[in-house]
Amino acid sequence: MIISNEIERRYKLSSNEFNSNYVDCEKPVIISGAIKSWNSFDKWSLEYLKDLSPALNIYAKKFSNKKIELCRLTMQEYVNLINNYEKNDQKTDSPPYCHDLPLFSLIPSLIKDVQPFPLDYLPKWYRYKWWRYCQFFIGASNSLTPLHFDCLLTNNIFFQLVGRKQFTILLPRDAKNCYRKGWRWFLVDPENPDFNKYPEYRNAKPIKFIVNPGDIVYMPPGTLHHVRSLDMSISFNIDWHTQKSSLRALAAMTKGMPVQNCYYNFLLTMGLVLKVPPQIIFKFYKSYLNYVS
Ligand SMILES: O=C(O)CCC(=O)C(=O)O
Ligand SMILES: [Fe+2]
Repeated sequence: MIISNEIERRYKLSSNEFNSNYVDCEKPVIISGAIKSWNSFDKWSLEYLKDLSPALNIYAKKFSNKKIELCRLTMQEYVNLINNYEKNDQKTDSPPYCHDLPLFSLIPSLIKDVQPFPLDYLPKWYRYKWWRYCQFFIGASNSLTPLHFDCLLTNNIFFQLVGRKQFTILLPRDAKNCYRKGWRWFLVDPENPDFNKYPEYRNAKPIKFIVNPGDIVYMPPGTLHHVRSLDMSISFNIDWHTQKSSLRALAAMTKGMPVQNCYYNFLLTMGLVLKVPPQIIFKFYKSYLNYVS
């Protein structure tokens, strides 16, 4: 099989085509400019968030080799921190990265600013209060999310609102070439791979692309991704299972998936496969949205 080192770029995608050509085939895709037509697309900025909710308590993460450190601060403090960093020519001491923030639940008035939302891309089970499953990424230029896969082995639809990001992704078959650490993180640095230390990475097929404001990215379950912000940036994603991916993720219980993750996958399978309504499941699932792993 020939493996391309490019991601497919589409400009419009019906939900049928999205599901049959990408989700069912587990193939990543970018839908370029797809959300530029949102009513309030141009309204999104850090100042907008700060003005809406200056005193909102948020948390940001510092990723180091050994651990993830959490910093707590208000939206106003955080936006000021980023603005000061961007103003300063010497880009030292980069601010922490606000990562996995359930912002629609914290500021519900923002939901109207992502309309018309492509709800038909998602399984019906997720459509009831879909915004509860969204997680935001807000940060300065140069912010980094190191190489990992999403810990429940979910599908991921990623929305880029402000700024550009450089993605490097690898298909799940390349996990063996990237030197895994724990359940979901990898030691190889795709921006500057050390082939002496990690020789198997020579066999990997990284796919690099820039995500622009207005783009949607789809990543199938188990896709490794390393994400570098090129600008000050606002994005959000939604992690979601199909029946097939939820059952496969449950089976990963035997492959080292942490117990807490198995619990969340069990809940999602109850919803998607056994049709337990989201109104019941969400109460138990909710803590996933603050789960650092
Ligand atoms: O945008 C980022 O920095 C990370 C995105 C990510 O890891 C995700 O969407 O799962
Ligand atoms: Fe991720």
